[in-house]
Amino acid sequence: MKNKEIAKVFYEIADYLEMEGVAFKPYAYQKVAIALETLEEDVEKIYKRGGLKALKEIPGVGENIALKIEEYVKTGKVKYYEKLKKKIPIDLTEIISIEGMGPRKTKVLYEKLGIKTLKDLERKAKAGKIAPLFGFGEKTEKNILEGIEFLKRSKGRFLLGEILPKVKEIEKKLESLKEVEKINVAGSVRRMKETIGDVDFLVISKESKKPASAKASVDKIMDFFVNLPGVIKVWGKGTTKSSVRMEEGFDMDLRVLPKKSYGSALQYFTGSKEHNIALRKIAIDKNLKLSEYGLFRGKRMIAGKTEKEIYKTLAMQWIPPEMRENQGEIEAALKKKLPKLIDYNDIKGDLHCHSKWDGGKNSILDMAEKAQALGYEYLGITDHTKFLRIEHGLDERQLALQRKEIDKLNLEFRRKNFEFRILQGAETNILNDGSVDIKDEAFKKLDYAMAGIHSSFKMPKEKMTERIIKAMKNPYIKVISHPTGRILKRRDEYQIDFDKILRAAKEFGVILEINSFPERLDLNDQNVRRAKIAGVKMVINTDSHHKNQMRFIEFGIAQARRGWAEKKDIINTLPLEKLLKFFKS
Ligand code: DGT
Ligand code: CA
Ligand code: CA
Repeated sequence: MKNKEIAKVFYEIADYLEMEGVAFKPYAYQKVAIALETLEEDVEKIYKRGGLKALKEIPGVGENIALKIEEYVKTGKVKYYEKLKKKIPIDLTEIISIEGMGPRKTKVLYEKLGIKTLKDLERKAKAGKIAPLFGFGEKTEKNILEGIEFLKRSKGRFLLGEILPKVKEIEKKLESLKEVEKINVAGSVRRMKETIGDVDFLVISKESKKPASAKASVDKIMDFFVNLPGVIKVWGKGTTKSSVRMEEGFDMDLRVLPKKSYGSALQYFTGSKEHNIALRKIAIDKNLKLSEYGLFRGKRMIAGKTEKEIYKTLAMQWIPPEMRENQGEIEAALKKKLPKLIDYNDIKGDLHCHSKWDGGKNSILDMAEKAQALGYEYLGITDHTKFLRIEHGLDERQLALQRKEIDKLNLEFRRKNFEFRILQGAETNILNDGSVDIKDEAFKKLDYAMAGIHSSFKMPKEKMTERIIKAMKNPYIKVISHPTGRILKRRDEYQIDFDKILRAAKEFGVILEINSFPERLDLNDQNVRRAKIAGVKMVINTDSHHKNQMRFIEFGIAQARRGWAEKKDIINTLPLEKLLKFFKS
C-alpha cells in the first residue's frame, strides 16, 4: 500500500511551502496527506479502478493533486516535490521532528547558519550560535538540545500504532500459504508494548513424512517472506530463520519451528527478557529446565507443545502477554491471583472524539455511525473550546448550537429505535492559572466535560501540579484528558507530582484518561497501575479527529491491560444509564 508514502511526500510539500511563506496551499496538502493516511483503501487500487476521476473522490483531492498521485503511482516520484527539495536541500522532516522546530524556523537557520541536518543543528546549538538570532533566544536553544537528546533516546523504535496494521496484513498473507500450519506474532508486538524494536514471527510449517517435501515447504515460506512487498533488504535467509528490513525502516524476523516445541518457543520469543529470566528461575526451583525448546525434567520433555501447558506445569496461571514484564505478574500467577484484565471488547463507547465543528474531519453523524459500526452504545463528542484557536475551539454560543444538532440526531435514533446516544462533552483547556476556558453557564448544558493541558508545557513541577489540581476542583470537570502530556518520540511528560494528582482525583471524583492515540498512550502502563492501586477510575478514549482513528481504541485497552486494569476500573465499560448517573454524581 502506497498511501503512507504518498502522504509523507505531501506532508513534506506542505512543509516546504510553509517554509517559503506560501499561504493556504500548505494546509491543502496537509489535509490530503491526513486523508490518505486514514484511507482504508489502497490509492494505487483506487487509481487502477477509476483513474484520476476516482482519485478526485478522496476528500481534498483536486485535479492538481490527483495528477501528483498518478505521477507517484506511475513513476515512484513527484517532480514538483523533487524541485522543492533541490531548492532548499535540507533534512526537513528530521529537523522539524524536534519539538518546537517548524518549517519557518528551519528556513531561518538554513539561511543564517547553513544548518542542513540534525547534526548541524546540534553542533550550532551547542556552540551557542542559535540563541543570538532574532526570534530564537536561550530558551529555544536549550529546547532544541533537549529535543535532540530525546530523539536520540527513542531512535530505532517504532510506534505500535504504525506497525500493527502492517503486521496483521503480513500475518494474514503468511497464514494463507498452504505450507503454513500456524503462525503467531511474538515479541513486543504480542505484548502490545507502545514502541517496537523489531517484529518477531513464529511459524509451524505443514509437516510431512518425506523430509524432502518438508524442506521444500520451509523454502517456500522463506522465499515468500523475503519477497514480501515492502522488503528493502534481506539480512539473512536460512532454513530456520530469516530477517528482513521493511521500507518503513523496521526489521522483521521469521522463525520456522517444530510443532512439538512451538509453545515453548512462543513463550520464549514473546518475552519480555526479564519475564523469561524470572520464569526460568521458577523452573530451576522445581528442578526443571525451561528453554525455547521446551520444559525438561532431566532429558525428558514434560511440556512445550502449547504455551498454556508450560505455565500450568510450573503450577501457575497463564499470564496475558501484555503483563509479561516481570512486574509482579509471576508472583501473582503462582498464587493464582492474577487480575481479570479488561477485555478488548469491554468498551461500550468512546468519550473523547472531535467533529467537524472544531476542525476534525467528520460530521457528528459520521462519527456516530462509525461508533455504531464498532458496536458502541454511546459516543462522546468533545470538541476543543475557545482558547485553542488553531483547532477552531468552540465558544459558548457554538456549544449551544452544537447541543441542538446532537439533540436532533438523538431524537432521530430514538425514532428509529436505535439503542444509541450521542453525548455532548467538551475538551476544555486548563489555562496557566488552572482555570478553564468556558463559562459555568455553558457547562450546565453539557453531558460532561473534560479538561486538558494544551499550552505552557514547561512549567515547574509544583506549579503544573497545582494548575491541574485546580482544574480538578472545578465541579464540572469530570475527566482529565491525556494527563501527563507525553508525545512518544517527541516530548517527555510534563513535570507533575503524580501522587498528588491521584489523591486529588480520588478526592474530587475526577477520572483520568487513558488516551489511545498511538503517539500518546497517556496514562502509560505504570501510571495506570498507580491509578488502579489508588482507587482512581479511568476512561479509555481515542481522541479521534477522524472516524478511522476510532480503531485506535485497542492501543489504549492494551495500555490499560499492561497496567493491570480490570473492567471495573474503566468507566466506559458501563452501560449508558450507569455512565450518566456517574457523570451526574
Ligand atoms: P523489541 O523488539 O526491542 O521491541 O523487544 P522484544 O521483546 O520483541 O525483543 P527481541 O525482539 O529482542 O526478542 C524477542 C524475545 O526473545 C524477547 O522478548 C525475549 C526473548 N529473548 C531475546 N533475547 C533473550 C535473552 O538473551 N534472554 C532471554 N531470556 N530471552 C531473550
Ligand atoms: Ca522484537
Ligand atoms: Ca527480534
